[in-house]
Amino acid sequence: KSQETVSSLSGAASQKIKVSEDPVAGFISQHDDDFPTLAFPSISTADFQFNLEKASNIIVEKVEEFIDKLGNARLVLVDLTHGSKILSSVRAKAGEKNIDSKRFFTFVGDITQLYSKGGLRCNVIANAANWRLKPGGGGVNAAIFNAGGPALEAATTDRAKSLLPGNALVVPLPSISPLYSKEGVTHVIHVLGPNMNPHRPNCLDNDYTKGCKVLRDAYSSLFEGFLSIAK
Ligand code: AR6
Repeated sequence: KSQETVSSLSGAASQKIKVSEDPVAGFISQHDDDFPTLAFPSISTADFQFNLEKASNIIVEKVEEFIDKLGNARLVLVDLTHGSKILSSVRAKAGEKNIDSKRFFTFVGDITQLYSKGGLRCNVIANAANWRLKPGGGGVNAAIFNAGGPALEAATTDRAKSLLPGNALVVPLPSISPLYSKEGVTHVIHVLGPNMNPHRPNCLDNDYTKGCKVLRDAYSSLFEGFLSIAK
């Protein structure tokens, strides 16, 4: 049984805090939806053409590595469609490893509309960025820069002009950004993954020894960036 109670914050950031009465514990506990939550897309597996099987192994491996450091925080892998191969592969592998499904789960939806369209509160979202940290280029990068508006672009440029493969950049979102006011996103973490697409910069030419290392580094940087905010 869950009820909405206090509205403690003011202005655009105002969010109702949900509490649920836990009949077993017998006290009022915080609702799951108020825990720090990182929504992230599968880095490198669409435009950058990274092998899905290898990517899903790395996602599960990295989630497993970080999950005990999360406390109450949650990780959510997001993709646009129910037919998403990366979501089903990761779900199956996470299930085999008995990863706690309250702290890590998959979700179908547009990462820029998780709260307004999907009812899922995620205070942090990750972007599969390009090395120039610029809008456009299609995919999730175009969607996030569109939704974040000029405020996201300015806040990003303030922090860095470029990113190396395997690295992540945490950008606090100004409250004037629609992503903040409509979706409750307080931070965007840009991540640059390995590229296997010959038509994009820094193509690794199918070198999966290097590619897997870079993808592992990318998820480590992403999850460490999230932990630095969540704590
Ligand atoms: N919401 C959730 N997931 C999405 C969305 C969305 N709005 N859009 C795409 N995905 P991609 P990459 C999923 O291609 O492979 C850009 O041009 C998608 O189905 O966005 O790392 C950048 O500028 C897939 O599972 O990223 C870079 O140059 C995942 O997000 C380049 O693409 C990543 O797909 C990066 O390529």
